[in-house]
Amino acid sequence: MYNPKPEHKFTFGLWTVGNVGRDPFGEPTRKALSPVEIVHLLAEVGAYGVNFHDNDLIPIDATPAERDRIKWNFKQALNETGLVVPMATTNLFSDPAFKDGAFTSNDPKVRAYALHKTMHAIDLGVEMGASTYVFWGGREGTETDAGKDPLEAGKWFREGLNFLCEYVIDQGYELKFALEAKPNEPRGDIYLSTTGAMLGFISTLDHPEMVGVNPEVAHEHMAGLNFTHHVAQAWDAGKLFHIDLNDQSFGRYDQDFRFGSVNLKSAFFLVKFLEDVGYDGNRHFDAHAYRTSDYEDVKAFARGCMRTYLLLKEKHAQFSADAQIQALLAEITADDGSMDSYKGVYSGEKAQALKAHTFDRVTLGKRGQPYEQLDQLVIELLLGVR
Ligand code: DIG
Ligand code: MN
Ligand code: MN
Repeated sequence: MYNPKPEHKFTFGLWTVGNVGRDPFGEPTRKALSPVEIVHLLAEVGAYGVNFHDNDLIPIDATPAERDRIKWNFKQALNETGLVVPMATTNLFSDPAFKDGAFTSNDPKVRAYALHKTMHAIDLGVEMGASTYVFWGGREGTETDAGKDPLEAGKWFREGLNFLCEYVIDQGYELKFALEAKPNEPRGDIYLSTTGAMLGFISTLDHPEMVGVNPEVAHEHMAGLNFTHHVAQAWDAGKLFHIDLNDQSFGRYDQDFRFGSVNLKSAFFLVKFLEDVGYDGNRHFDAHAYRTSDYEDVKAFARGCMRTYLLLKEKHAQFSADAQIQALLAEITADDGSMDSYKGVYSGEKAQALKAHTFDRVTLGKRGQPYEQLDQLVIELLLGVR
């Protein structure tokens, strides 16, 4: 019932189940797995696809011969397991060259190197079958605004993305870009810090139709925001090209916890939204196991991400079929049609009639909404007593 199937489109990055447990205050607690070993681990737990940063797959200092061997072995593993590669991205945050940003570095040589590296990474992603390309600007930010003009940085970022959109068009690639926001970490402040900011930025690009967003639960939570509201805005704009699922306590560093492991109710409302609108994209778990986990526990982490999604998907179906919940929703959204003449497109007549209409605001103010009753029913649904 809750076993993942390909149609669920559950994906994991090489860096997620391959996370070795290193953190800013401690060395790795797990041995590194090869991309081939990770593909087989993901196949074992029932994932549909695997994503990668260029250097998750090909070490930045690999020789051409090593590169070819790694690619061949990876393709073999994909063929043996049936896993696909829906998304790829560039690591523009680990190498010291990017310590002051990639597309927004003050150094024009670094900005040019970022384009160079990304074009090669795009080629690699397309070669492996990717149709979505993510940009997470982990180093695109500042610790002090003394040395970088945010306007100039925004122009450089726009210039870089416009160039790369042209490259994709020039190459004839069927590839869409998905921009991923994060408010801070590893930089003191990261530019374009929320999904909403990214949506505004996309409208300033030369090819906005090629560019959408990749919202991540943890990143909007770090900013203290309601993740589902940001996903809804992206969906409304036709820009939900990808999504990074995980979990996160508010006001903490980026925890990238197992999906649903912290805020179960907000995870439910997210799954409800995605299922209500019929989101047909990949459900990418950009998360990793606790540093204390061994690889058996890493598999439990990956299974838990997918199982929780499927459990919440069933709770969504129960919510939709629950007569008491649906009766409350009907009461809450009741419309006697008396305002219909004022709805829809503006007209001068409508405006005049509406201005002349007499409202009984005291009565309007007296009407209560049974949200406590409704929310308690959701809690009981999630606790399994409905
Ligand atoms: C971090 O949340 C970022 C990187 O892991 C990667 O670039 C992107 C793709 O999911 N998420
Ligand atoms: Mn994250
Ligand atoms: Mn992410």
